[in-house]
Amino acid sequence: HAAEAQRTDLMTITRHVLNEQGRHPESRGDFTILLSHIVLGCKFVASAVNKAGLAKLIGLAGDTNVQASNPISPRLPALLYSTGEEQKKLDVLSNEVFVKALVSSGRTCVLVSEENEEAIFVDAPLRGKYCVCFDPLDGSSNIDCGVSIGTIFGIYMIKDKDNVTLDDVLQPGTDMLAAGYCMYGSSCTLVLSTGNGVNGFTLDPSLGEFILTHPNIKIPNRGKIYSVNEGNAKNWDAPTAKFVEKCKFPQDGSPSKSLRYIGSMVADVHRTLLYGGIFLYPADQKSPNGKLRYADANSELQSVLYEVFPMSFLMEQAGGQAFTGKQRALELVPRKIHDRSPIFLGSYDDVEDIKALYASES
Ligand code: AHM
Ligand code: MG
Repeated sequence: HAAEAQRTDLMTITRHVLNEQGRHPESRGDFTILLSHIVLGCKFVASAVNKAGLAKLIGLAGDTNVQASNPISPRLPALLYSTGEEQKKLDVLSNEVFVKALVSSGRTCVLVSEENEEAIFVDAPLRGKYCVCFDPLDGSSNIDCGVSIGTIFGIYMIKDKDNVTLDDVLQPGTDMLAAGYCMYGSSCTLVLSTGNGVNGFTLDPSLGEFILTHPNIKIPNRGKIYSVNEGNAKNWDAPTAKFVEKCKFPQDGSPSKSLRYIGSMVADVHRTLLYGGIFLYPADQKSPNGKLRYADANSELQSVLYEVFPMSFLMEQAGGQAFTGKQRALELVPRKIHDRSPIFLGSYDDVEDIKALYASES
């Protein structure tokens, strides 16, 4: 069987991006170089999550400092990673690896990380034309129990080479050049869009290479799954409450939807992309009736720059939609780098339903 024969023509992520760039004769390979540095960060996290260097893992036993840092239960220890003289939590260590990889690529000028309060401006000798917004390790509540977590990133181009400012990242999501995520799950999968569809690559650990396994991903127009933290239901607004009620008790004869919620945006969005359905992180009535365009930084909502925009970009590129409850998510214009927003994203028709509920309310 031809299908069973060992594949010998491997489409690595680098080869794929170089092929795509071949369509732009003016390109000089800068994006390929930038991406290879992002891929390095992803491989580092993949290896750490798999506990490949188990001897460098410490903090499994009952040190009191360690116990205090567990996000869910103070009685449980958090995993710490030894970097020689220091001990660090995996999200902090991952952030350092990504920042250093991005700076040393020589292709970035501004970095926004969920782990850094301020944006990082790259010094002149290493400065390049790309701005990267990222969450190095999202889903922190899932790290210590071995549930899927991920890295999310969005890439912009600098506006004016000689004058780099925060405005280079405070752009609407429609200006994004590329976006992606890497999921550290039962396999390690990197999903990428450079604005020409969505492709998924799986890390072959024996080769250390991401191989194209999910070419041209398209999300089904409608799905059978909804994904939301229902524990927050008491704070939902009326359209969200009505939508979830209809998922459970459909009035039109359609079957009820299944609920799946991991609590790692990357894993929940990845499943939504492949199987269809909708992921919701809805508005919260604690932020005055959802009238405020942006919730304050302490809110639980998803971050615009490194969660909402990259995931919305991928959804649209795969034929789905992303909506904030008020507008197309990619048309938001962030005012601050850590701004947050509600988000509804997934299958085209499922997002149409929530849009209709918001429209009928106003
Ligand atoms: P984190 O940045 O602390 O890791 O939290 C972000 C995560 C998202 O991945 C996920 O979608 C969401 O928080 C889950 O939130 P909740 O636990 O409120 O349902
Ligand atoms: Mg996060």
